Amino acid sequence: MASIAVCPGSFDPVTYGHLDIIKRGANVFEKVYVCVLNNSSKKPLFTVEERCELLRKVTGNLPNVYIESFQGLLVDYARSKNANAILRGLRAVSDFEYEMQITSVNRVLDENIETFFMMTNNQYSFLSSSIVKEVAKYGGKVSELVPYEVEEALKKKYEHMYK
Ligand code: COD
Repeated sequence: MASIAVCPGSFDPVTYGHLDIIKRGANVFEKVYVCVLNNSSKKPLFTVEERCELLRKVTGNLPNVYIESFQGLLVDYARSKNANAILRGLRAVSDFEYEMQITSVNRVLDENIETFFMMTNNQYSFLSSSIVKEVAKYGGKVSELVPYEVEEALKKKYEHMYK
């Protein structure tokens, strides 16, 4: 059976925590489709195109990783890619309830698609896109949290605030 995984998220923007999960997933699955989707409870800073562009830049060295976006249900996207796996990352206990909820919904929507979790690398267990945006917004250093391209994109977004 082909092992094709979808790694879904908001990626607003991609962090070293996301990247770690994507890289480790690419070592396990034949193909990993990283998909930028809409999370209706979040108001994004970057457009979908900007988020995809940043993801493409930072995963360019991973030949079995593909970056796309989708408007709609994750399971519909996964089916369109013949994917039988959804790959998610888990940080702390606080992630668990939310992840359990979306995993259960996705299983009701399509019982043939399994969700797999990878524990965060300890180094990134505190890291989220929200934290990164908060630090960058007030001119803090984010170079240990996100790749260079993302750091530069954040500077551009917030430069009007530093002047
Ligand atoms: N270490 C490890 N993993 C991490 C880290 C870190 N430091 N930071 C983030 N992650 C993981 C997250 O746990 C998650 O698995 C993934 O990276 C992406 O995270 P986010 O925050 O960018 O993405 P989310 O959680 O906002 O994504 C939610 C979706 C967009 C996937 C969800 O809303 C969705 O599926 N939307 C489409 C509509 C749909 O199908 N709805 C039904 C199911 S809810």
